[in-house]
Amino acid sequence: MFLTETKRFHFLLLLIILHSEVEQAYAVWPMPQQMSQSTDRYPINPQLLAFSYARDSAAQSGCSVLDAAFERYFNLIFPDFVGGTDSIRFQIYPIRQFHTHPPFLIKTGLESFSQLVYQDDYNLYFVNKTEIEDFPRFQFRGLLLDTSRHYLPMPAILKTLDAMAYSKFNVFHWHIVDDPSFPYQSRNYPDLSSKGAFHPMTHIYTQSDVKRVIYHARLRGIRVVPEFDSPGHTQSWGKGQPDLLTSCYKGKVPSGTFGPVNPTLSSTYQFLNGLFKEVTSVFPDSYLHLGGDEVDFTCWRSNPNVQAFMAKMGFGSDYTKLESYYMENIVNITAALNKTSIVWQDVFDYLLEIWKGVPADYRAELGRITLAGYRVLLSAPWYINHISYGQDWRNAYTVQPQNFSGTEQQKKLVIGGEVCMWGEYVDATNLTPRLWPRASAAAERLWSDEEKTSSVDKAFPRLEDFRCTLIRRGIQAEPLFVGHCKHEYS
Ligand code: CP6
Repeated sequence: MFLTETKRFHFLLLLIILHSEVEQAYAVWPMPQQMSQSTDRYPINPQLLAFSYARDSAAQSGCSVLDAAFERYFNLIFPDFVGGTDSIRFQIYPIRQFHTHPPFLIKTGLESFSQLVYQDDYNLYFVNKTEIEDFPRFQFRGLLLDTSRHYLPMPAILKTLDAMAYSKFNVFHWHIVDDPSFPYQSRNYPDLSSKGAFHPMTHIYTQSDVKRVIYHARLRGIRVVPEFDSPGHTQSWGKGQPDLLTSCYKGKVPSGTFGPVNPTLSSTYQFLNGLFKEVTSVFPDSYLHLGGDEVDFTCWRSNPNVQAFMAKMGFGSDYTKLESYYMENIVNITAALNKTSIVWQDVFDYLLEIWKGVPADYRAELGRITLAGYRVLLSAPWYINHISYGQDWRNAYTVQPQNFSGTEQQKKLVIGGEVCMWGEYVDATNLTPRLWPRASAAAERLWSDEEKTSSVDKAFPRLEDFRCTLIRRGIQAEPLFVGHCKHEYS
């Protein structure tokens, strides 16, 4: 009798827990394509929760990417769980089978699931009954870091990759070198970093650093697209590679200063072929960003050898023809290495990235470029190194990448976009709060359905919530406005 009573009590308690209702809806950022949530909540016992492979999934046990993701997400979902991590939890006792999904969906599912789990006042874990169907609106959701204006130490890059995965970014655009420094340590051309980096030992990315970044990104479903920007933005290259840059003239004599890469010499293309051959073997991604932006013609104009080359080629005095000649050569080198080139919009060809024209002109550019049939990435409205007082994330949020005049076919050529964090005023001290959660506003624009995310005011409380999730995960994301998070210290 006593036992029966006890049993009933337990049973009732179980019922109470299973059928308790909560008013609050639990948000997922970026907003899924389809999501229906009930107020029924279910307790989750960290000791019993298991992730497992569906029997008919394309990925099967032993898939190291998923096994690592299970482990990571377990720790993200239960940050205060102290029970050791035994493999039983991940492999042997599947409580809940996921249905047939390709592995990338299971991974994004893990992120969404992790955001739905919450704790009550007694620190018990719950999840509400939720159905989600999800896929990204754009295939290319990038974030650019600039490691030339300031060197970013490895932990800052790895941590940014972690936070990117939380917002479902899938491309790390590594603007690795530029005028101020050349931190990439090349196997074939070691002088580039030994002479061109801020410091030859401490401010470089070694081959193993690069491998580590690529590996860390791959485990999080992020591809790494390196940018070796030329022929402009190459001052640092000249220190370790004599005769690469154009010698500028003052009247009839060299002035001692250097301009863009010298496009007239065959040695230039031999060097670039060697460098890109190495780079494309180190970075496995199918894209290589070739830059091509902001080429100043003053130095080319001043140099008599360049003038002679212009005449020989029949370019007249049109230096954009010389620029195009250069870009065509390096795009061909890249194509011969079986890679697809990305260039900034200044070069009218190939896959273009729109960086100019804020606030409205980028629409005209999108129309112009897609009309010519080129694929395009949008970054102009997402230069989040720019800051202003107040809630500037709202500007990033209200961007509509396909809102330009053009046909449906033209709009399909917008394959995504990028948030850019140029490094003139950013190093490891302020990178994280400047990126997050402002970059997450663009992430939702790139992931979610346009109609379902048309209200920036409705997004506000969800983004506040997500910012608290980032804080809980150890990402020092800045506040959007007045308020507090349940867990403020990590
Ligand atoms: N560096 C390189 C930069 C910029 C570009 N390329 C840049 C230009 C204007 C603004 C921000 C960044 N710092 N290599 C242009 C793509 Cl406002």
